Amino acid sequence: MNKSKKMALHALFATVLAGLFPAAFAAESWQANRAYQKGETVSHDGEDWQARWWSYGEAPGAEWGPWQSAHAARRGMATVAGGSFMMGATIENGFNYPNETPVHPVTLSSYQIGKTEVTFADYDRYTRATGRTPASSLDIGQVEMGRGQNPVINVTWFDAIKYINWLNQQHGWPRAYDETTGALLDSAGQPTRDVGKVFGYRLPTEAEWEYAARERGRDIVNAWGNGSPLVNGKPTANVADASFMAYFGELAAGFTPWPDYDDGHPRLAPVGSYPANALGVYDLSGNVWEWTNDGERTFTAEAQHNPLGPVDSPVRILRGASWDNTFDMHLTDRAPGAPTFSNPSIGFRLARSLPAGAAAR
Ligand SMILES: [Ca+2]
Ligand SMILES: [Ca+2]
Repeated sequence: MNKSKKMALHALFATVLAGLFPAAFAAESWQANRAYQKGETVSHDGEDWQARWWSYGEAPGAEWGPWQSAHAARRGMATVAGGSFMMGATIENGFNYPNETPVHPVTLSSYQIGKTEVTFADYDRYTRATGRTPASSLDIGQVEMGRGQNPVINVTWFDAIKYINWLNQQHGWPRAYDETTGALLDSAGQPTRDVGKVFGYRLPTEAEWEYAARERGRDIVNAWGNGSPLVNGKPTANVADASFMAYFGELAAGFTPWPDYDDGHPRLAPVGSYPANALGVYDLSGNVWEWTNDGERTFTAEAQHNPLGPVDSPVRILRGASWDNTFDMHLTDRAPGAPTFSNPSIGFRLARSLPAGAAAR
């Protein structure tokens, strides 16, 4: 219901924007016949690479070669120590929806969550390896946004779980999902309601997502805190800003961006472009909406332990808002989307339970 309101802008743009803008400008590509000094950056195969040492004729991509991914340091998983928090709209910010309450105590086991959203480079590796159709990188006006380190978009919830199953297979790990029912699977391949029994990567539960985004339960409206994303004079998130208004021009007339804010990215930003939160996790507010594992759970005041939404729900919950959202965005917003739905503002990130007995550090 609130989803359709948020998607209305997309429909408007999609009808009027097609073909009005040139394709995104690509960074300088790696060349086989040019020497590179340590520290130089090039693009190659949809990714940005930085030279570790002097090189000539050695293509980026080899694990121990002269090139390292320019984004490598910001990738990987952050470990979140479990604990208890009050889940839901603990702060009334004037934009809350009825499904964000009642707030209720939730206790979570320790887990890991992706520091960044899954990128096009990540997802393109999967579609190339499996011969599947690549995800589209076209924006709401059907204009190219660029791939590489941008978050993957235009992926359904089912696309996300199929990618995750493939990724687990690459690690020699069991599948996390039944790709027909959407149920989580334990390490023996049986459906489970206990995320601790899922061995490999999976989507974060809605509670895990919110706990990480609120820095283990802080009362904050967005990942950067309360109020404007301009913190100490620096942009902290990719949202609908002055650059968005400039890019879309008259087509955005009547739309109100974050006031007095310019994050420099009118559409997608490469993952990790803004400061991480206290847990080392990037882009929890903005850039792209993120699929969580969960169907829509009706909140009650009852305490919950590692809660999961219903598998037979007609929707999956999206969190975090995106590059085309503005001052009504908030971390406790639970946007429902059909698991077969996709659009240019929806992506996802990974999560993983810690092995039983492992201590969070
Ligand atoms: Ca922006
Ligand atoms: Ca996000």
